[in-house]
Amino acid sequence: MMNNEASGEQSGHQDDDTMENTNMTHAKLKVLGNCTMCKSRIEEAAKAVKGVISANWDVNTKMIHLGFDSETTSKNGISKAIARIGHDTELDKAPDDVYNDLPGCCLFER
Ligand SMILES: [Cu+2]
Repeated sequence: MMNNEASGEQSGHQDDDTMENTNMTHAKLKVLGNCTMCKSRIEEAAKAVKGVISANWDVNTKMIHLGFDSETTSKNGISKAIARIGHDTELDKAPDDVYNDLPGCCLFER
């Protein structure tokens, strides 16, 4: 009997270099703010959005780095959540009354 060793091995090559089984997306968003109190407030608002995994705002660059599940939320959705708590973003403006309620040190220039 011949040893009929058919190679059933398929090419496992994949051009996709992103990780599978995750819709993790990263985005950067400009958010106006002044101090470490702003930082906590902004990051808390971002992390409260369902699907957000990480949020890190830099007081110097005013940029927030976001890690989120793109099936659950979006940069737009997170931006709106941040604007709602008083901080203008590159996409959304905070309501005046919420902005006016921020502590004095947090009243960034609009
Ligand atoms: Cu502040």
